[in-house]
Amino acid sequence: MADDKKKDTSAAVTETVQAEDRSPEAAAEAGGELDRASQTEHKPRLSDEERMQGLSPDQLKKMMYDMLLARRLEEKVAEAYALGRIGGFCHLYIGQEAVAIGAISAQTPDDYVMTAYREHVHALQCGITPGAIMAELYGRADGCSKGKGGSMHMFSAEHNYLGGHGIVGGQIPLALGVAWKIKYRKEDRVIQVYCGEAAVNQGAFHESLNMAALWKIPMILIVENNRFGMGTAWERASSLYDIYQKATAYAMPSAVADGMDVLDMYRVTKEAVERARSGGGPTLIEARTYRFVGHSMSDPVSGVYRTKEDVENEKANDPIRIFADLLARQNILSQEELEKMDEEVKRVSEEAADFAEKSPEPEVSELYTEIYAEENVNGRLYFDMRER
Ligand SMILES: Cc1ncc(C[n+]2csc(CCOP(=O)(O)OP(=O)(O)O)c2C)c(N)n1
Ligand SMILES: [Mg+2]
Repeated sequence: MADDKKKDTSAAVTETVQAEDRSPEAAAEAGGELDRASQTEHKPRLSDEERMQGLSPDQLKKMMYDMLLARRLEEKVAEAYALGRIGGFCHLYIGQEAVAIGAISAQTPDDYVMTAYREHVHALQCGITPGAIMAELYGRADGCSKGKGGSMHMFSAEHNYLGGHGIVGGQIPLALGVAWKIKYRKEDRVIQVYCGEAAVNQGAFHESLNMAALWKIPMILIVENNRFGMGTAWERASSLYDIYQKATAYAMPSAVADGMDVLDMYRVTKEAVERARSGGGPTLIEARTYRFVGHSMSDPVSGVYRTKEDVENEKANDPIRIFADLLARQNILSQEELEKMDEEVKRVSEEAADFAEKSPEPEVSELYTEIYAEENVNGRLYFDMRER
């Protein structure tokens, strides 16, 4: 046992990339401000061929389609929100699409996904239809949570999509439980759980990392580091800049991925999924990304915590453009084909909104359903006593 642990620790250390000190103090000592371009300094220098990892043209085109659909569907959401068709909290993923799309493409539909409230694209990538997502946003009966969850609480057991969680970091220990269940029942599955970088200094994050590594359970924890927790810059909130380094305290392998590059997300996550599936335990992935929109629909695009120029500069790294350029260079998808694809996803997004408009409001009788377990689940009794 002791030997076994020793071996694991050294594996974790060798697999962890060593980084420079990126703290504001180190930057100040070097005579400058913290260089925000450092977010992508870990970008691997790979050839186009290496980046494509043997994926077929059809697989690559499907990824492009998914990226475009995510973008256009959320633009439609923003429009519907502005028109008052959607209400409540609503957080868009525009700019961050490569993270969930690359990572979820690296596992199978049998595997689980759980995330926070910035979740529309994760739900979509798990196979929930654009119509069911849009109807959920509209609060309609045909939504994937029957219109009772809204933007932050989408769910589909059928698609192994386990939400949609509004409590920052709350999903991490829940995913730990799912990963433990997978191991206990000897299932051939893994779970990907996502959180924002602002969740990682919470106790629940650390307790979950420790237990996941101790129990060697098949959990891949992906931190979507978009640099801000609402309006608080990461470097103002954390003593440690490189999030992936937190894994070393728990003898867990970790990696940085370029969250603006769908193929880098795929590459890094695939390795983690393979490790988890073969009994090698969890991995922490730090995905460096950026959101091109406000924290939520009620926030301005830039606000006082970043400038309009910051946002415009970051758009040079638009994950859709980066991927489109590669596919054009490799003669896989021409500009013309890309535009055709774009027309197609715009049409799908329009149809999703029409579907939501036509979907009925949930029945009042639905108000008390799906709140408590309604049957004997694993020995636990039905405990909603209202009807008894
Ligand atoms: C436990 C808890 N504390 C505070 C909040 C309020 N809150 C909502 S979003 C958010 C910022 C989270 O930022 P991050 O985890 O980086 O995710 P991002 O929004 O950037 O995707 C906060 C503090 C909350 N929902 N839950
Ligand atoms: Mg964040």
